[in-house]
Amino acid sequence: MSGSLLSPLESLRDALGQVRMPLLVPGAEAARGLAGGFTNQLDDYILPRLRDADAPLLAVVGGSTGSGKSTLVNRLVGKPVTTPGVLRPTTRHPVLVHNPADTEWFASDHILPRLPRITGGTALGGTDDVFGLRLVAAGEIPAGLGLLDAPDLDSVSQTNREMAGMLMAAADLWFFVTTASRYADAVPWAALRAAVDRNAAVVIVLNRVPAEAMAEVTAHVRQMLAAERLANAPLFVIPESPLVDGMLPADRTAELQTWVNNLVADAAMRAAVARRTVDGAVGHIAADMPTITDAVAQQLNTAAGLRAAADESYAQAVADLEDAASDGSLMRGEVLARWQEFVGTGQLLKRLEEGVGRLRDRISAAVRGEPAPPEQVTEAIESGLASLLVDSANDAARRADRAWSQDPAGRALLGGADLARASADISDRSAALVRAWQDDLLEMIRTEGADKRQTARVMAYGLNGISLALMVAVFSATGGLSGAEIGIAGGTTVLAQKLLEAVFGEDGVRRMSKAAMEKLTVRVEGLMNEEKARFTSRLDALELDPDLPARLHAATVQVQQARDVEDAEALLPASPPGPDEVAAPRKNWRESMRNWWNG
Ligand SMILES: Nc1nc2c(ncn2[C@@H]2O[C@H](COP(=O)(O)OP(=O)(O)OP(=O)(O)O)[C@@H](O)[C@H]2O)c(=O)[nH]1
Ligand SMILES: [Mg+2]
Repeated sequence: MSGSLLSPLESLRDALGQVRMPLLVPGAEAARGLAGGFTNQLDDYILPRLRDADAPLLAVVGGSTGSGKSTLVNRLVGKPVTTPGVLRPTTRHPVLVHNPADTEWFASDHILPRLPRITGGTALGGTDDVFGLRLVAAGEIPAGLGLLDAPDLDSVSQTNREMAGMLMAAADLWFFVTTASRYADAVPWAALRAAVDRNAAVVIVLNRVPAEAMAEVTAHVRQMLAAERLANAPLFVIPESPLVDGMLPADRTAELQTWVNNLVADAAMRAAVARRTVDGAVGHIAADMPTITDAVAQQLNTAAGLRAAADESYAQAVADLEDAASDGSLMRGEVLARWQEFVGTGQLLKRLEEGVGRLRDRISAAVRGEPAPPEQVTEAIESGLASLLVDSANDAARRADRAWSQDPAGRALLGGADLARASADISDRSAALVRAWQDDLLEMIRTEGADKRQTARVMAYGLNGISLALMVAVFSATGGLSGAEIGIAGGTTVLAQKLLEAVFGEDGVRRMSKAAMEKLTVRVEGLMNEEKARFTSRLDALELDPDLPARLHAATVQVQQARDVEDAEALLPASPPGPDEVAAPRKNWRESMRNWWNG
């Protein structure tokens, strides 16, 4: 067996090991099962086999319960090594009989690493409920072959069925044992079909056939085998006979025994049988890899869709703020009233440049109410802005939650958590954000007004007055105001603008307004990102690897290419030789085997 398949298969194994598929997407569970099964098969059988082509063959004796598997194994070994029984199922854990020379191979975790070895005691007598593989070394069996007496495939016991599947996946060769009375049973045939699908080497043993039914039953079984693409599989028929001291008489299995002995004696043929089964298993895996790769890609698509829904919901929250700032809605109601009271006191107006005088007259005439310090306006803006942020965060949470709840994967990811409202402390955090932004503004004013002349003006208007004017300039617009409000708000905007221009000049004001809005936007984005993380952190925690589909695909392509090379190197046998060929003289054995396989 060439080593060229080994490295691509190791890459494929690594990539399969990364497959988790945590998102609830249709088909994910099936694909996950497939990936797990392939991983096990690579670990348990294919990779160890490729790493050591000369290792002993593992032949699994499987089939219907009570079909005489244990009795047959005892016959092939030549002495009782495993327990036949009347009660079904008798064989609860697999018994692996091998030559003492092969103990190291079978006892190590080269094969079936997931099955603990049961050592000590005896395979004979008593039932123990230990889950594991019983190893029996017997000098009677030739080196180079392990015969594994499997639990029945159609067992009432789930553990037995799982175990049987595991063993089948690890077998180089399997003896499918059925009886004249049981051969039509569906379950063992389903297992056999799985083996055929994997292109595994299969030998059929039709056991306990009464002499009078021999012709009819044999013909029928051959028909069934042909229908299962097993027309070429070797078929050994064992006539019914009484047992002698619990043992099947040797002459009943002479043909099968010769076949086994010839195979074991021929290292090249052993390797060919193993290679055929490995190739079948690898082909099966490669053919199904796109299902896994697609399912993994689907996980990434679903995660991206959920993330986009959260992104969109919270981008809208940031857009809400920008809208509110540009349509003037933050300058309405309470804020507008306070601002008018403030400018109406004359505190501000009397400091303004001459050119604004007419404007002042107009505003003074329109303004009613008590004089107000700038702090009151600032507070009104603060609470207006903070409650806008709370509302936006709540709206975004509702949108994201709805989008996620409509998707089964999103719903599962929410896991019953109610994220339809913003975080409990959103009000505090919004208020803190606004305060931090006001600090930004003060800092900006100090920096901008750092030269002496400007500092004097800033002092004259008061730092709070200037920063208030800056907020008003940022939030004033006429877009969303009613006719009556436009005149007033428009006027007040101009007033704030003029005040700022008197200190910082036109360019300075433009720059500062823009920078002030940018700073606010950045802070709001930060807040909304924190809120969004309640959703997206659930996706992050999945740690989906965006490169995995590409890695799986590349590994599959490499495996296919390596298989093509191997195919060209050697003609793979379609099936081991049948009993007629086995009866041929020893020197013709290999030739007959090749003819049979290649013909
Ligand atoms: N007369 C006769 N009895 C047989 C023959 N083969 C098996 N038996 C009996 O049939 C019963 C079942 O045989 P086992 O060898 O235990 O069958 P098994 O396939 O290992 O059964 P499980 O391990 O339960 O799946 C036992 O009582 C055997 O003694 C045979 O060729 N002739
Ligand atoms: Mg048994």
